[in-house]
Amino acid sequence: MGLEQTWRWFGPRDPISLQEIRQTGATGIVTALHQIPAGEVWPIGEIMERRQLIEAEGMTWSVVESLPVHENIKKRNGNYRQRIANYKESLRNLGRCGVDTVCYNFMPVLDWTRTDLEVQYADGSITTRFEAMMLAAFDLFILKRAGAELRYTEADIEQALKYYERLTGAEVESLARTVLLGLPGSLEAYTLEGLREALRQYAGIGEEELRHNLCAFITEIVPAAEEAGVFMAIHPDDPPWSLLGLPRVVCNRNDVEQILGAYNSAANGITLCTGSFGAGYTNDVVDLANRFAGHISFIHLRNVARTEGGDFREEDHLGGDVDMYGVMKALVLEQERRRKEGKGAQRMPFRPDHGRLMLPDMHRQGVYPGYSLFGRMRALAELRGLEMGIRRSLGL
Ligand code: DNO
Repeated sequence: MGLEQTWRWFGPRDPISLQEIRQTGATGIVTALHQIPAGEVWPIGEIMERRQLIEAEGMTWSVVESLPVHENIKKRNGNYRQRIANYKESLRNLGRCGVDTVCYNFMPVLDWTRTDLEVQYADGSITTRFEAMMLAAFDLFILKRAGAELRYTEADIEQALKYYERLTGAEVESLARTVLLGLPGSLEAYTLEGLREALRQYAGIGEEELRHNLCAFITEIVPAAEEAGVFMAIHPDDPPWSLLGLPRVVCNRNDVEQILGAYNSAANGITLCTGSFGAGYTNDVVDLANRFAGHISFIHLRNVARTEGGDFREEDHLGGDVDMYGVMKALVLEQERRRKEGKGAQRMPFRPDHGRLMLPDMHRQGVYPGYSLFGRMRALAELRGLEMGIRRSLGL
């Protein structure tokens, strides 16, 4: 038995078809009912319909990514109790339909964030990056967030200003669009004013409050997940640090320890996202993989080249600063441990997370940044080869 090879599919509107995905060798599909607004119940009928679509192409619905958490739950205000009740109902419905792994995140307002979606490699293929200075320029001079200057050093502000002053009007627009529009999986595309308003709503919520709200949410939903036979897998924050003054609390080893400690259950697990954790300069992803192995319910494999100053660029899956060999070895050993114990989730679904945009996909309409066919197929091929080599060398 190997790790389960999966692929994120955004549903019937994804420009990449299930037939194409099947030919990559992936056997599991990672998807969500993106048509249902955050905070609403996922009805059994729609879950089954999606499941049947996938099974008709000879694959399985392996993981939900994501069952989104409504902002009121993160803030614990407004109708958050109803939203939590809805969340539990969705978990029960998923369990009834045999979909047993659910990825979610607890990032306020923004999901994954980059400052440049079109960074070219020498061969012309395209990747994404995040540059702290560019986000500072957006924050200070485009968004003009009240109090933003208090968050940066004078040197940072000066550098951001110099950079901003050199931008053309079109470049300013493109930076704003990149941050505001949100990336696949994000729930909202903001206007500048909409983003300011969303940020204002978090004015009184610091790291401690958000952590408290997350732990409260976990103690409320994990028992329901347990009963439904569903494994919850929280996704780390991308990047794993505060953005635009918003707190982020799923960033490092300490955060994961607190999350797992909030409710002790096999259903309270994590998504090991090597790219999100890997962007944090002090995060040792191999250590995280070994330390939390027993709680890993879902895996995103991806690589980054990172700097101490909080910049990173997405890299080839076997390149970059994350030791993919070390991570894969930890995963293979963990799966073997689960197999020997004869309990626990042995599937261990992973997906090649993001990939370069390569020539054959450049002619395709509507490919989301990071979610190309060829780039991810290349990544999946590399990762399955790595896994096989490790297995053989361990005599497994
Ligand atoms: C980016 C993705 C994220 C992820 C969510 C999980 O490519 O990894 O959008 O789906 O944060 O809830």
